[in-house]
Order: sequence, then C-alpha cells, then structure tokens
Amino acid sequence: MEAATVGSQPRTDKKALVYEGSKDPRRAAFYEKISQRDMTPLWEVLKDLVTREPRTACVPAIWHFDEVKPLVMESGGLLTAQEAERRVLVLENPALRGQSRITNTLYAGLQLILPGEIAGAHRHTASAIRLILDGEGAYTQVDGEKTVMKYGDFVLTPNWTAHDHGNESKVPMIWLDVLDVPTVNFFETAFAEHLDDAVQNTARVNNDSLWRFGSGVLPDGSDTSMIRSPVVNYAYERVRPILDRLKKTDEVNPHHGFRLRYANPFNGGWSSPTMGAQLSLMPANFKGESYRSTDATIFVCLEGKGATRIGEETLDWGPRDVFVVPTWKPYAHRTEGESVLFSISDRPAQEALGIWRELN
Ligand code: GTQ
Repeated sequence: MEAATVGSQPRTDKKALVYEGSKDPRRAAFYEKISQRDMTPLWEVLKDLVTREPRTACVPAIWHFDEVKPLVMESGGLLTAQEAERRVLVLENPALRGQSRITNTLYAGLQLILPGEIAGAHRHTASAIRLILDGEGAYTQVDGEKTVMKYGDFVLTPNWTAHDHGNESKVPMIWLDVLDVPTVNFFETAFAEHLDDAVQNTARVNNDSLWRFGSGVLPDGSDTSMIRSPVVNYAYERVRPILDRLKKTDEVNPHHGFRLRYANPFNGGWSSPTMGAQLSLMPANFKGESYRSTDATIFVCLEGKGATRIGEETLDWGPRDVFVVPTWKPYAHRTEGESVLFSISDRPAQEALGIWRELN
C-alpha cells in the first residue's frame, strides 16, 4: 500500500474527508485546514478506531475438497512446479479477494506436486505449516532434514529455514499450506532468497527431529531457548492415537471435544510464535456448545463428517474440507460419526501481545 491511510481509507490527496461533524461549516473549514498538514480530528473517527468489540471484514467460508481437487489437478497441466516455484491455488477469504489471505493475518493455499517434480529450495521470513491432504510419499526437506509425508501429517517450516519439496512417489500429492505472510507483511519485515542448489543436501536421518525432540529426552547441546518447535513433522500416526487415549480417560470439552495442541517440546509453548495448531476428536453425534475467541480460525476435517454453525450460517464438512471462522463469531460444531478436526490460527501471536480473548 503506497498511499497514506486515515482509518482504513487510502488517501492520495490532502482534501479532508467529509465527516458527520462537517455539516457545521466552521468544523468543515477547520478539517480542511488541518488536512493540509496531514492531520485529522480524532473525535470524528474514534468510535471506528477503538471499537467496543472486534470487527472484521472476513466472512465464514468453506472449500469442499471434492469440488476443488479437480481444479488443483488442472493447474498441474498448465505449468510445472519448477515454473511456478510453488504450484498453489490460494484460498482467499471471499470478503478479502485479491489479498492472498484467508483471514486477516494468515495465508492458506492448496499446493500440488506431481510425481517426479521438485519445488526448489528457498527460505523466507514467513513461517509455513503444511497439512497433508491427498497422496502419499512426497517429501519436504527443512534445514537438511527430510521427511516423507502422509495423510494428516503436520509439517513445520519455521521462519528462515531452507525448504524444498519433491515427489519421488507415483501419485500426485496435495497439501494445505498455511503461512503467516500477511502478519509478516503487516510488520513490513519480509525477506526471501533462493538457495544455490534446488535440492538441499540431506544432513540428518529422515524424521530425525520428531525422534530426537519428541520422545521425552533431549540430546546434549540442545538449544532449548528456541521460541519455535524443533520438530519438522508431527506425524499423524504418532499424534492421532493420543486422541484415543484422551477419549479413554479424560472428560470431553463441551466446545472442542478431546483436543491437543502441537507444542514446542522445549518450553510447552506453541509450535510457532505466529501460528498455533490443534487437533480435536469429537465423538459421534457430538453437539458442541457455542464458543468464540479473537483468533479467526482455519479448520480442516481429517476424519468424519459434521457441521459448524457460525452465527446464522451453517457449514457442512467432510474429510479434507477447509473452512474458516472469523474473529469473535460464535460457533458450535456438531458431528455425525466420530470426527477429527485440525485447526490453526494466529492465537500465539495474540497471546504474546496480551490481546487474545475467548468466551465459553
Ligand atoms: O512451500 O515454500 O503456499 O514459499 C506459499 C509460499 C508455499 C512453500 C506457499 C511458499 C510456499
């Protein structure tokens, strides 16, 4: 955005905006006068600037996987992953078209990598996560650690880590990318670079970090002060059975079901400082109570079938569907069969700033 902004309206000239109080000619003249010095009266904008409750342009939306998969596959015939650098169809919030964002702070997209393709090594300030939705056997490599990905795997590409993707399997693979790009760009802190080699040298045993840091032990010399998780792939086959254990012994949360958080094993915090992800198991015929929080949340159904009421709207979901709940909108889940929902939001960033709220 090149233009200076007053409130949310871009300004390119020095003419005063016409406010309610501009009906008084003395005030209108005053507003014109101060506008020449790039000033504006707070009393005309205060109630839209400091609002009683969160406001958002973002709307509830859903992408049914069965409907969008053919379009993702079609993109495979248009250009190679190499040409595209990343062959991704961006999921844009319908109220934020043209801005490459699914919520105000997060980017999401469906990435396709065909057998034999590579998406070359690069790194950037933005952090990424992947949630594997279709196909099996492609790899990602993060700072020299390779991981071969399967359905439901939650994979981290923390900020400034080198990453390349490749598909050595026989089937196309599609995953959901979520990045904090709009957040990084809000702070105007984006850097990015290509690595000299398209594919990094593999420096570690595959999935090394999950074993090394996700097993209740820490090897000598581990840098435990890291503010993001060292784990590259939180494999679904390791995480999913934990939900069944919770179901056996724990009380079900009336809003969320049996839920866990993808954690930084060094300090128990979120897996990244800007994005927090959770996985929840809801029993069959679960009728969740209404909940709201200030973090607009992206959900992905990994198993089962259900619906989420968001304000006046109801979104029906099934496996691989991606949907989004705007900030502070009351929502409630219900299920048919036993269901698993993945979710991700900017909650860690809000918590770090002391502005996160929820209402049960
Ligand atoms: O895989 O590195 O969807 O850099 C957008 C930007 C994926 C990636 C995206 C990226 C990537």
